Amino acid sequence: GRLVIASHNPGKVREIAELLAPFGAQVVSAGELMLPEPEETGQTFVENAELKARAAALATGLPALADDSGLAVAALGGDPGIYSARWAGPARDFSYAMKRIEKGLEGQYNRDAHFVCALSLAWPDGHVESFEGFVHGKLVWPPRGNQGFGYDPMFLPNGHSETFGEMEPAAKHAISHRAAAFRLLVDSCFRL
Ligand code: ITT
Repeated sequence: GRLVIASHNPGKVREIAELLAPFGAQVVSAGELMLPEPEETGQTFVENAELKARAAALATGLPALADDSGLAVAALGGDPGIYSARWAGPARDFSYAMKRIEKGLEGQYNRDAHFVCALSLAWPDGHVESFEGFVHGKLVWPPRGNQGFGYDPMFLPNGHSETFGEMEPAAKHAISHRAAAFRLLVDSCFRL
């Protein structure tokens, strides 16, 4: 059946479509449907993902999959976290957002960070299921690579020599926070 990808972020929509591809789902994005972007008033990734998924399912009468994600930097007390998109300003300039993080890390030895991804699947009747995935790594400077999106060029996953910005999509999907959350979602669907 048809599934709405409840995101206006083209990088996310592409990755979610790639993760869904093997399942042959017919997908349409919130952008294509010109759905409004709900205000992200939640205090957690899951709350924001659920609010976005519910709004899209309600507006379309179709099941909707939303993603709320972000980068948590240890030495910054977990910032930018749920504010990861907002740190890039209204122009969504991630080279600026990455500089802002690097500035915050001046004089710090601890360069640990992790990505979080909450995926929520909502149905038009209001039912919603959520799953969370993580990937741990270190922040590098200067940023490397132009694959992926957002903070990928400065994120070096632990145990790897390429940043997410340097990895091919398949390599990122093998270890990413989004793929981890997606696997939990798929597992739970097959248990239903
Ligand atoms: P939607 O709400 O429309 O989905 P958004 O960009 O506003 O789009 P978020 O509020 O969840 O979504 O912001 C998450 C930000 O965290 C996102 O803009 C990226 O910059 C960053 N981010 C999330 N996943 C990432 C990934 O895999 N690689 C790099 N950056 C990522």
